[in-house]
Amino acid sequence: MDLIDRILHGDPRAAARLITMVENGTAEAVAALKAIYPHTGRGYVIGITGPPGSGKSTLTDRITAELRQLGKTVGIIAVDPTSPFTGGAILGDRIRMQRHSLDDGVFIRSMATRGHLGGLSRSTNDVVDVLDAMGKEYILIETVGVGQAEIEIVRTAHTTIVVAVPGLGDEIQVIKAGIMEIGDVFVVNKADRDGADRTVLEIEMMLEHGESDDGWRPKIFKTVAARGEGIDALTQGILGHREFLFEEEGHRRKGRERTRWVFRGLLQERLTARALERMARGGGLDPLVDRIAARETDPYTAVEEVLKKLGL
Ligand SMILES: Nc1nc2c(ncn2[C@@H]2O[C@H](COP(=O)(O)OP(=O)(O)OP(=O)(O)O)[C@@H](O)[C@H]2O)c(=O)[nH]1
Ligand SMILES: [Mg+2]
Repeated sequence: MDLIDRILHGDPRAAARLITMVENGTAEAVAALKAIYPHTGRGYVIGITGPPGSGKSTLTDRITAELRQLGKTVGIIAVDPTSPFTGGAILGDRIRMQRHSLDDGVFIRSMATRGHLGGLSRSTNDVVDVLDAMGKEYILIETVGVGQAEIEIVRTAHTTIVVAVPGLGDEIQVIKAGIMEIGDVFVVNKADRDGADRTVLEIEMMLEHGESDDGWRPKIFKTVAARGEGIDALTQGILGHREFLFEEEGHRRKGRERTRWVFRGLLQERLTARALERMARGGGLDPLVDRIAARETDPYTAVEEVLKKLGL
């Protein structure tokens, strides 16, 4: 069987191989992604984001166990921040999710944020497609909600879970800044610590001000992921949001939003690459930069000229 067939039959080794090709940005990867695309669109994508160390991996592990109990297959993408906050997160994730490593119904992949040709968010999206094509019914993506790319990734999920922990007022501020408004489901994890109820209240207060455009009222759950407490309620909350989406045609809408986002990103990337390629043949970017710097032309005119040469 060739690689595509093996992936479509759910072979984890074939999937892992394609993912590595995707990460390396090979032409072969693009051909394979084209071939699997007709077999995608069935998986339900769940994004999990929140500050470093808030318990995202532990929650992912617990939610996975819950979904497995319900007989569902699960794909997990842990986007490793390789950030100054958490060194060795990949190792940590592997250990935390190890109990699923012998389970055929679970496929786990870590991705480093550095060294992605064409951007992290697009390669993560490609990996979602691979897991989808291999038949994983639920696809969980864990990212630290710090960078724009990470936020973009979870934004495109069907259900977005935002994780907070008690007792860090500043942390709430950080969350508020970028990722508060994208949560469909909120989790106050580490509820074994003081102040969990206050954090729930704070989130409730923040949610009062905003309202989602699709009529969904975000839900808040308290969990102690390390001990598996509150996970069944949380999982039911996620499935509740899924049902809501299906009832309200939101599932299709979210799918289209993601498609639009993927298309625009790819177009942007390819157009820029084409333009730079064309310019490389004519001496590269430097002569143009020199002219702009010398105020012989301006950036707007320069870009317009390049676009004209490309026939756009
Ligand atoms: N007290 C307590 N600790 C927890 C809870 N859930 C997770 N932890 C611990 O918190 C630490 C971080 O958990 P992770 O699941 O790795 O958190 P994360 O958000 O994935 O971390 P990064 O991916 O590094 O950002 C681990 O030591 C967990 O055991 C909880 O409910 N209560
Ligand atoms: Mg983690």
